[in-house]
Amino acid sequence: MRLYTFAMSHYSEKIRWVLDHSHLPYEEVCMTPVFHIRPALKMGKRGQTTLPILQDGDQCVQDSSRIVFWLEQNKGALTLLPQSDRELVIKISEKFDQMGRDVARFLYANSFGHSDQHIQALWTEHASTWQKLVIKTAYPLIRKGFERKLGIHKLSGVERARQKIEDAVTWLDKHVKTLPTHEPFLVGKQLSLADVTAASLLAPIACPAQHPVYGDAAYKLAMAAAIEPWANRPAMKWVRQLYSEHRLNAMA
Ligand SMILES: N[C@@H](CCC(=O)N[C@@H](CS)C(=O)NCC(=O)O)C(=O)O
Repeated sequence: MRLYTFAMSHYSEKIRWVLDHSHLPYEEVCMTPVFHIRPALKMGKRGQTTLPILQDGDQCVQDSSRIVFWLEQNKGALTLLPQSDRELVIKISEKFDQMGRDVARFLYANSFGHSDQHIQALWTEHASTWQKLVIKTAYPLIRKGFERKLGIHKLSGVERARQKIEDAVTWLDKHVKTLPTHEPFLVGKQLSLADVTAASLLAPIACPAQHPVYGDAAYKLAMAAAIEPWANRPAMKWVRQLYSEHRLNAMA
């Protein structure tokens, strides 16, 4: 299987984690923003440009939740989706899926204008020489397009995103406080899609050391002021614990 991602995409990270944890082998193809649009439209065939997209032979599946259900149907049962608690696991996953766009909104809003060098470096990490040149030259235009697409060209859009993240973090704070340290799972006694979705989608704020993009010191420095209000909340400590205890194991 081939997984088309952006290295920095938290929805892509969710699927990397699902595949790693399920011991399903795949090759990751990291794409460059803007240059992903045509291939994504062509592969996804849904009029959508989002990544991740999973390709298996001549089949392509776009959207992280659709990928998880496709894997379950085509590659066998997933321990991350236990039959006994399936409904609850999916409900919690959906809650964090919905907040994922707000995390992107908030972080871009707080980095455009003062961490542009860092954004450009992240966007071009897997780009060819000419793609790098295009991104560098057209950056102001691309940035404007992103701001409009994410609805962060207005302050009200940024504030709405911040509030949605705050609501999700408050919900998670309350739940993780009741969990035993040795079994920090949102549902049942084993890691489920609920944990993977919540932790992956909050990783850009929690900055777990094991994350290849969000654990990086330069990223943390660039985002320090924006993420500081949440940095030491129980929810963020839980994300970092899950990464240190369950993400590395999955990759082993
Ligand atoms: N519902 C989608 C959301 C994925 C998503 O928003 N991906 C972002 C990156 S984190 C993306 O591809 N943005 C570029 C675009 O929309 O063209 C999923 O779960 O896969």
